[in-house]
Amino acid sequence: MKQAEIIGVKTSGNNLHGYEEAVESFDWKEAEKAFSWYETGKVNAAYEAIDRHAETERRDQVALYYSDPDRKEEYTFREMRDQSNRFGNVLKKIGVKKGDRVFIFMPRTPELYFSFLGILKVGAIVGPLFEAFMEGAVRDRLEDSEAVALVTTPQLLERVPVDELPALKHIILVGATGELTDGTYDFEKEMEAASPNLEIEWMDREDPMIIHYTSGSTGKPKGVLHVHNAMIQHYQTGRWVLDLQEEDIYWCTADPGWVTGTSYGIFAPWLNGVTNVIRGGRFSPDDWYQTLQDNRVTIWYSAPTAFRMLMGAGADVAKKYDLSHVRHILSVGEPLNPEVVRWGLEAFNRRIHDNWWMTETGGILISNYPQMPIKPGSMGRPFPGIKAAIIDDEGNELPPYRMGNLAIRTPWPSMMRAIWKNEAKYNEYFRIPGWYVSGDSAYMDEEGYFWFQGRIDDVINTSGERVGPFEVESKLVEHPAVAEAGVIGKPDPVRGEIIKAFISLRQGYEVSDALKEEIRAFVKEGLAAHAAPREIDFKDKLPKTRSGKIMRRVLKAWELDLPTGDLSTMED
Ligand code: 6R9
Repeated sequence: MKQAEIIGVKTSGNNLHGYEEAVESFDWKEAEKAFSWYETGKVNAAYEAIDRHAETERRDQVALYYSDPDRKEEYTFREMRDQSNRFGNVLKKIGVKKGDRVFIFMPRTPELYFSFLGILKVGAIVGPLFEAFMEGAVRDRLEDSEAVALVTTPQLLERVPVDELPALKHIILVGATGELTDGTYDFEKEMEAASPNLEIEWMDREDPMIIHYTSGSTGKPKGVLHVHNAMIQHYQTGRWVLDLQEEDIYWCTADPGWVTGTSYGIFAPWLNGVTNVIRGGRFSPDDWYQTLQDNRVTIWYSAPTAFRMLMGAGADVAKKYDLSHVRHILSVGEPLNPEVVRWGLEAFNRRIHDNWWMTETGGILISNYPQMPIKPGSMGRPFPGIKAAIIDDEGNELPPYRMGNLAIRTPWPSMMRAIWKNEAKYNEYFRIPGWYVSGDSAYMDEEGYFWFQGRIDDVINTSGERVGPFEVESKLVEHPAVAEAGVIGKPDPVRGEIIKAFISLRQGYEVSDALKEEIRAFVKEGLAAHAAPREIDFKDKLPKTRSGKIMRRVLKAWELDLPTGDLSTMED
């Protein structure tokens, strides 16, 4: 085994809380005492994130710096409290109750954040949807969750098949124009009429808070359900891994449609009373550096694909901007290449701290702590209070350097509590008693650092976004020319993986570039742009098992020139 490269400990961190010492002393029971509900027994994550600060002298501190190419606004904790209270009252007026699912399908704007917090304040379950979703993706999620209300814009409403969603009774339109139909409300007007004082719905710690839909290798996207109790983990990992201090200015680049954009784009910063930067609009290296510079960002949480794109633009671009205030940089979502860590040292004179977790885990579980030597390419070590291990399929813990299932000892505060209406799926994660089996394979070195190897299932990770091959295949076969489709992730230097589809055509259709484009556009418009295959190969026949399952493993082997392995289950 080659000796891993080590990048030494940073000494300038504010949190003088060494890793080893924390592992010794950390106790979740003590960690819970950070919140008032430790005494009252009742909680509301939105209260702890916003109102709690609005009741102290920090009320006039900026909670949100928002900008996009057309808007530039800022809101203090007090203003965030008032705006989210107003939205809570809007929901109460239309009859939304505790436990109802209320979805948000919006671009990143301040209204998204007011709505998100207001939904939690009335005890409803918030369901954030990524704004790039197209009709099929939107329908699947609203249908499965039986959402009763949706906050959206007139443009995005065109992608919501309202007539096919009987449970969906209320649509609240941000930027509404013209006549409103029954059950449709004008966000701005309703907010203006609503009181900024709200009776918050006090919740039990185990009451549901948020549903994030995420992809598996089979079936439709599944609704991962988290409860208010998750905030303990958001707060503590925010404090110790993100190193959030009250005077920090923090920017998490993730969209709230993905779990990073809520756990670490909403909860962790505000629970820690930190000023949060939200940048709308599209990615460009100059825009991002400008955002870091203009907001004087001190802590920056992003993803490998973004770092690779910045790297592609060259260290010279970074050098044009004053980034000296950036104190701490973090990455999540896909493997962080050692090369990118080295580039970070050059471009920012900072280490990029990788960390690992999943939609299902709700919060960071493995990380490169600020006070920890970094081994580029490793995800780091378990958060204090978390036990991670590499286990075999029988649940035996494997020794260092043996590859196996990356598993976590159950439970932890932000662990998912259900897959919406799918107990069987939920139980699969916990099939080995005492463990949560992540679906990732990894190994551990003798110092307890974890090294990611891959997904055990076929889930694709493109630009840090999890895409289920089945979802893409299902959309592909809806196209009239497509008989069968098999979809894999193909390694890509910038995006981690790209989506590649193998397609067999129906009788009467001819292979052509125009057809390729048409099929790609079909997925883009029906599902989402990021789910559309960047490459398509036409095949006469796809490799299948005798039971008719497309063998993605064989497709992958073809693509990458690897041995195809055991073909005994393949049909003739
Ligand atoms: C937070 C988030 C989870 C999957 C996970 C794994 C991959 C996440 C990683 C990583 C290598 C890291 N992943 N962090 N792979 N190194 N540091 O991304 O959640 O969208 O559910 O994706 O992402 O495969 O299982 P989610």
